[in-house]
Amino acid sequence: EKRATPCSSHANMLHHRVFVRNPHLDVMKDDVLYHFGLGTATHNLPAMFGDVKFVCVGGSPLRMKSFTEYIAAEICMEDPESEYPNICAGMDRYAMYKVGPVLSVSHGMGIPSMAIMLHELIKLLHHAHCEDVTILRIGTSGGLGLEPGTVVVTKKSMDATFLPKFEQVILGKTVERNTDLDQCLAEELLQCSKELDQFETVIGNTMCTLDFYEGQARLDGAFCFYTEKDKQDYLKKAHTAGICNIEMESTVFAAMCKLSGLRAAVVCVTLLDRLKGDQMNVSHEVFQSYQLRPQILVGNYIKKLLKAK
Ligand code: R2B
Ligand code: URA
Repeated sequence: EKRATPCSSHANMLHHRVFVRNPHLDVMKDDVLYHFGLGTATHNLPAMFGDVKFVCVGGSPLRMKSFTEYIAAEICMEDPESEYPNICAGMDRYAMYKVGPVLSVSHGMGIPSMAIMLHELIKLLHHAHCEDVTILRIGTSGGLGLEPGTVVVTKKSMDATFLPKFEQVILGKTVERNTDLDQCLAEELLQCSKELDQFETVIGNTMCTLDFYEGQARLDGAFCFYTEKDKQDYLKKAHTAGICNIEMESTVFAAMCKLSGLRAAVVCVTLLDRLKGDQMNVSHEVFQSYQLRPQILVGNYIKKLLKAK
């Protein structure tokens, strides 16, 4: 069973399961989701997670906790008595929180950390028999030619050579995977941001790199064996390829969500304009307010969809 188009409106979604593609799972008695500290034998996953419709992922555990508190108030599901416990408290790799149909999970920094989290998250949603799930990455990024604080909704996620693909070595061979994201979802998010009218939001390509410093052409890492001009040439080439922002997880996120039939989007705020600098020197207050923007947009989007139900 495969989704017909890469573009699906939430309203039209009907009983789309989250699928795994691994025959070995069928013959396993028990499945341990090791880094979450959860498992099919130890936890009733359908009871715990069966009602999940939205999954929000972001790098930092603290941000995902504060997002949960924010979303609880937004969708009026906050219980003043209740704290939101970290569901993965037994393991200190990832943090996970749930309020109503919204699950928030942290993914750490970089492709490998995101990939490990997504393997376990996709299995969790599958074991829990979740249907019609939308997943959103809310994150930070470096912008290209954008005013800092601009929010970018990713059109295509590209690698560091400006190609829309994710490469992984499996059994010693390089396997290439498609990084298509749901174009309807991206448009719906842009529309939602227009209605909100609180900050600039654009749709554009996002480059995903393997490193924050040399991998993103910074001049301020511990090592740098290229010139300022080399850096500018590379970033300008990226800009010409339609790249609006740079971060470190979107290719593997897009590829794995596509393989499992999840409707996915990447929403990142730009913290600085990389054509103008490398160092992160905005004040703490400004940084905090920028960080909130993807949360506000995604929170509003979720609220709108839940109301429409
Ligand atoms: C954005 O910010 C982090 C690096 O500072 C990384 O996880 C990313 O994609
Ligand atoms: N995250 C990145 O990966 N790069 C930046 O420049 C800022 C945030």
